[in-house]
Amino acid sequence: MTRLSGATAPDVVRPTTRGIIHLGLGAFHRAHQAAFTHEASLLTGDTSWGIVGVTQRSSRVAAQLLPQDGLFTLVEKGVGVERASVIGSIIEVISAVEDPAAVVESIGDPDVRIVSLTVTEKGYRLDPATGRLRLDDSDIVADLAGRAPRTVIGQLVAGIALRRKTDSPLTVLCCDNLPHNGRLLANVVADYVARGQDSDRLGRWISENVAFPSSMVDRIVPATTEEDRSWLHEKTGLHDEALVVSEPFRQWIVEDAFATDRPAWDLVGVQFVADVEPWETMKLRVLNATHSLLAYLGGRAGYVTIAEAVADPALASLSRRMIVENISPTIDPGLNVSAYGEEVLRRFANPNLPHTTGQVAMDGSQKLGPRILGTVRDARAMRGPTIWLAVAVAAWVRFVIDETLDGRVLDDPMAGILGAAASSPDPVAALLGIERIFGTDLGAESEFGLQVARAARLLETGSVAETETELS
Ligand code: CS2
Repeated sequence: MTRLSGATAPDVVRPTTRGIIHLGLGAFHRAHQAAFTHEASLLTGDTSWGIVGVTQRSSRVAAQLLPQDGLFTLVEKGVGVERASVIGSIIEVISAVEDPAAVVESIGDPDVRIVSLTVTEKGYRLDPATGRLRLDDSDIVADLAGRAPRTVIGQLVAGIALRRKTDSPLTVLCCDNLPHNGRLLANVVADYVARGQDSDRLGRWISENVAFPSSMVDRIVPATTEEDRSWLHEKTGLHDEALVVSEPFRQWIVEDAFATDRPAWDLVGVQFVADVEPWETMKLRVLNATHSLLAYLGGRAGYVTIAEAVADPALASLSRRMIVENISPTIDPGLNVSAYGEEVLRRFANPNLPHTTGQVAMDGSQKLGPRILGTVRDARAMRGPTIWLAVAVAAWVRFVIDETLDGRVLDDPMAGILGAAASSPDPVAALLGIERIFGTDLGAESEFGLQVARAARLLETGSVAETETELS
């Protein structure tokens, strides 16, 4: 079988030098930032924006990409759309598991001007209630004690400390689904620096030389399957272990606040704006919140994919009511939330992109805050309705309880705590009592907590349609 590589795809344009270190070399990065960067190089002929991709949690992606010289195919599949292109922007791959020191050295390399990140919500070791670094996290404690850093924050700070020696500014570009993601990352970096060596001087150097622009990223990219690989092989005769499949839609809105230069992303559809907040809020609160609602309700109803879940009229109806009645009032009145919501539901319905409910259901403890609970807090401050948001949280609660009762361990960094709560005599109250998720204001005894408990009771015995009728 012929494998995709530099030898079998010699015409693909490749950068020659490192410009970007990307932490979190998952499918999303490859289908999003790596594709934009590839297209920008194609257009301008600038060869200085090679990406060094760092795999954070396992060496699997490194093992897929290394024999392919970093090349991979991006397949876009939509209704009536099917195109494949080979992306050449990743020129080196490092496994942080095997070589944490190499990650730090690369971030320190003065040729590099941007460090971008897609390490998912849990990668930031955040305390969701305060938005600051969890200083009791055992990996953070171990990194601060001086080992070759294993956490993303530890790697970033150690790399930045090296850059200070050559006085090389840096742009750190967070591309994860978190509100004010640039500011949030700047804060956790500051928290880490404050506990480390030479904290005053390093902190000052960072505030003068490192920028943390916020960005909103959007593209649906399911995990690649063996069927995808066989499909590509049949089409092209090439075997590609690192292939990624995405929807045609893509969006990247970036705060125009860099400390360095950047690829010509603006020429290939990236929008640079003074303030990302309105975009980011709408995307997280509408797209990601509805995704989670469909993942939990759909998973419980036995739907394997998000497309199947959104095709169920009861689930689609609930999604629309959550968007229009509860979320929309919390969003900038200048934005057309209903139209955006309809477009999102159409994207979810893409039948050619089997995105599983199981994948979106992962890491719920990290996702509820950024996607749903911020909206609840804003809605409550405005005395607006929150009932459908309560159903979304109740769907997660039921999902956690069902999974636990069925003897499955959740795919969630708080799996132990969630499993214990779900096995307690009053699992709904125990789950809502987890302050690291719900804070002290949205717990079991709060007005919102009571709404969640009611919805959870209705969902336990009734259908989604019955729950909606009962709560209307
Ligand atoms: C999804 C996101 O897995 C999830 O939780 O909601 O990855 C979603 O597909 C992207 O944010 C779309 O841009």
